[in-house]
Amino acid sequence: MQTIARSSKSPITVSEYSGSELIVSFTTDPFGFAVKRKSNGQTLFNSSSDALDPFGNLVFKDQYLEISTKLPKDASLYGLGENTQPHGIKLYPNDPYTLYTTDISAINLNADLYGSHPVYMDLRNNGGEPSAHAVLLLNSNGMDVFYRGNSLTYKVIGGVFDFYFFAGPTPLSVVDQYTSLIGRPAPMPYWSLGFHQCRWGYHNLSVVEDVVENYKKARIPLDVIWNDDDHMDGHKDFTLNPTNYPRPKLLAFLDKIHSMGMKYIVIIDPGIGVNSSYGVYQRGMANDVFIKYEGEPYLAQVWPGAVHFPDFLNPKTVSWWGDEVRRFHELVPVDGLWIDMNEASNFCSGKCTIPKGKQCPSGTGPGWICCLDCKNITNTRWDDPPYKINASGLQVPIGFKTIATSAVHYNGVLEYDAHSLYGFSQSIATHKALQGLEGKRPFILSRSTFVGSGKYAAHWTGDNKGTWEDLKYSISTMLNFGIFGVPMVGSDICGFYPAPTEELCNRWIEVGAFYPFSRDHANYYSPRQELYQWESVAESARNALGMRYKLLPYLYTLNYEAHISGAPIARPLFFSFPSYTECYGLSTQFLLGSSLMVSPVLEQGKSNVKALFPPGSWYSLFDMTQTIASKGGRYVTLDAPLHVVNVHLYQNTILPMQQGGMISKEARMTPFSLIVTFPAGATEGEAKGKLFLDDDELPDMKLGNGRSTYIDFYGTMTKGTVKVWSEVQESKFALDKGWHIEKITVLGLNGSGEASSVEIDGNPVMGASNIEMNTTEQKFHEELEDGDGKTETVMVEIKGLSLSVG
Ligand code: MIG
Repeated sequence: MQTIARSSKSPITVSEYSGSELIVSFTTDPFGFAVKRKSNGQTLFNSSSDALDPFGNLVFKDQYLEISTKLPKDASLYGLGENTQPHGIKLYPNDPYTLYTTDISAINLNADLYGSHPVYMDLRNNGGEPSAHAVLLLNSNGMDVFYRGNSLTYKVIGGVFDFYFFAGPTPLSVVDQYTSLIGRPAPMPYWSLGFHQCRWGYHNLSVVEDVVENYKKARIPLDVIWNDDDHMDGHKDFTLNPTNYPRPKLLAFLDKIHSMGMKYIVIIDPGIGVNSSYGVYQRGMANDVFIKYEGEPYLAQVWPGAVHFPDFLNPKTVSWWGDEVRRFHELVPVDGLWIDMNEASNFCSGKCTIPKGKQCPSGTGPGWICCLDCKNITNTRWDDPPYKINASGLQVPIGFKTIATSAVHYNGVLEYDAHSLYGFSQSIATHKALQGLEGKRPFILSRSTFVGSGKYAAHWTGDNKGTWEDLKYSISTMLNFGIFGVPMVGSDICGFYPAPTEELCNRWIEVGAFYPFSRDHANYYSPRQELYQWESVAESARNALGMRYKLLPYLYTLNYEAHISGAPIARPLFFSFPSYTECYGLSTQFLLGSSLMVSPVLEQGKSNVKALFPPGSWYSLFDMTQTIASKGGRYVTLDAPLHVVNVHLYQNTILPMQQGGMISKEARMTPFSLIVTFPAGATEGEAKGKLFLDDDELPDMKLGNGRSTYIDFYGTMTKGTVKVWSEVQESKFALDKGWHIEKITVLGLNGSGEASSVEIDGNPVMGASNIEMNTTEQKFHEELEDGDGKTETVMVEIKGLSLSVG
């Protein structure tokens, strides 16, 4: 509670602690601390005031904490969200970074959006070895973070300085260390990697049935159909509208889609309608589960009209919630839950009462105008703190359109401190509830997130606009969430509102088909935008989603990697090419895993795309005869007519694929193929890949349960001899399923050498019937820089294999 004044004396080192990677030292007068990397002596963080003059105040008060660090020129920073970043993934000097969970739509740039993640990754490369580390300030209070390029200052309105430093030194090891602290990303059910269709305003069940039917007719893959709040009775959670969504008909529909392997998800909001004839409310009151204000449940307004907010920090609330989810699941066997509005969003502010003789209307339209009698609360230091963060990007009071910050949670915890934990705590409670149901792996989509949310929930980036800018921003937000340990993420495909153009929707599905979480969703007032609404979009969708469905085993394996090591599913290029500084700010392309690169068109009227290719050889996944190779990395302008999205596979990779299909349940039973890539034009090469398979209904995703298999694939190429083999752990599961590899495609063989012999698992493969040599030259987009003229490579396809993955 005291300010530490700057002293003119030079600091005295009082202590130094050394771990295996980092050294922490601090000085007392004035107080300051520094973190150094042992291996290269670099200072990662230094709060010492003399080092920072004139920014270096250190303040440690009850409601105001300030600390700064100096940063070197070569530091590239990422993270600090949730935030729509017009300048792309790399933090941009003097853009504001305010963290406070808020329901303002994602179209607001540089503002405190739905989640709070006070963590940044710092990637440095000053000519030597690149190294990355991360800094987490584990604090749930609202804060402004000022990044000036050469320094960074936190201004936090409560809590303590609970700092964590993750030494890396690679970007992947940073997220590994980070998620080992905050919780590993949740295992996702296989079907959740399929395509999802949603919208607000599916007025009745027939509309929903129609959508499913139309996807089928258009031959566009679809795994999951969603309902926004249209199925509810009076917008009340866990209810069904008896006229528009009569239960018997809904159950019949669910039986039908479930038997096909499709899934169904509905929305729930945290606000529980104040309504004495509503069971959920009655039981909530009886169990005393709500957040309190002056001893009474805090009154707010959301879609159902007047509501109370469950206090998910209260164990009693968690049990009550579990029971409500169970009851609902008996009513409607949903396959997952979508938790919206959990920042928490409130249509009113302050202290409210229900106006005498007036019923607040529920519903859309006038429903979101505050109808309660409310007074602003300004007489407490929680509602009106001395330092005002830049809330909503507008410096509104921190209680604006949310729960009053002097409201009280379980154990006397103030909303002031717990505000940004609301969606996180609801995710935990909902996860527990779903897991308790049938013992199946839960699927939860949460709008609000905090440090650790990825262990329980997926995330979509909220209300975006159907504009080219928002299409572009979706990539940066997605990549940030990978760093935040929430790798299952995507944006509303074609935009939430107001209406996308046909061309934009084409391009959006070409990006969205490669979001880890791939869902088309639209606003109540938007025109319909299912992918089949335009023939051209349907064609792009069949193409891009067709590829996604072939890649499902790869995506699922990436989900497994995320779960065991935090590795993001969608990654910035610098994760695989940390030495290649050209890609540090690249926000228009991304990787899936370590070596599959998506280079979409993000501009109107374009039929080509200028894409960055890091050093090495890249093979087009759609057109395997196309190779791009360079020694030092280069930009290449690729053809990209309306229905084409460029996806390239890097050298040294073995990519497992299947044949795709209209639904993941079918796609995952088709035969496998492998694509093996070697460096173009080389005479030698190695390749690696992996594959994780399991019963995705199991709550855990792991080996050792008798229902999973893990395979490492290896390949080598030396002067025309190609060898491919695998090491399998726990083969029984895959063998029982009858999975096998029926085709191996080898890319990048040296043209002059050809594949004179091929061995699979140590056995020579012979006979023209199963080896097909594509002797036509590979079409090189660019000459190899180190080329000696022999630039052609050969593609070999080995077919009719009976090689088992087991
Ligand atoms: O205030 O449930 O971000 O996806 O369609 C709007 C209706 C509430 C906001 C979500 C959006 C959803 C909408 N919800």
